[in-house]
Amino acid sequence: MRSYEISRTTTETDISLKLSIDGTGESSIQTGIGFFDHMLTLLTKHGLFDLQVVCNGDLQVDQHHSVEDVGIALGEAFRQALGNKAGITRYASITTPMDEALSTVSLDISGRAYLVYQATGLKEKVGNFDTELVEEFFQAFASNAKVTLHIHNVYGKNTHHMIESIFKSFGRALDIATQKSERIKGIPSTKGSL
Ligand SMILES: [Mn+2]
Repeated sequence: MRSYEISRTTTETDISLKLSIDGTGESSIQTGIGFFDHMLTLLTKHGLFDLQVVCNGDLQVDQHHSVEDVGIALGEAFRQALGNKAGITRYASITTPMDEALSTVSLDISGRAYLVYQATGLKEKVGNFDTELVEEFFQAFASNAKVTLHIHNVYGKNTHHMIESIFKSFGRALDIATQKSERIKGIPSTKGSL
C-alpha cells in the first residue's frame, strides 16, 4: 500500500495527517479553516486518494502557519508514500473548469522542487480565507514533495470558483501522475533515479 502517516508539531501548528495514494476519495479534514477544508476535501475526492488531516494551528495569529504546514505535511506524505517512484506515470497536465473559471495544472514528479504560480485577479478573501495562502500551500507542497508544479488560473470571475478549479486540477493531475502503468518498467527517468 502506498500510504504514509505523519505527525508534525511546532510552536505554531500541531498536525496529524494520514494519506493513501490508492484510495477511493474518502476524506476527514479538520484544519479550523472552512474554505481550506473544502479545498482539501475536493482535492482528495477528485484525486481518488484517502486523506485524514487534523491541524490545530495558531489561528489567533492568522491562517498562514496552518495552511503552509499542512502543505509541508501533505508534500512529505506524498514523497514518502511514492517511495522510489518505480512504474509511475510521472507527468500530468490537466485543465478543469468550474463554471466560468478555468485552471490548468502541469505536474512532474521530478525529485526537484519548483513552483510556477499564475493566478491574478483573485479577491483577497473567500469567506475568512486569505487567498494569498493558496500560493503558500502549493509552494510548501512542491518543496516537500519535491515536484515541479505549474499552476495557471486561465480565467474566471468568482474567486471561490477560480481557486476550486485550481485544486480540482491539482487533484486530478496528482492522481494521474502517481498512477502506476504496466507499460512503465522501473523508474521513469533516463537518469535512472527521480
Ligand atoms: Mn465550492
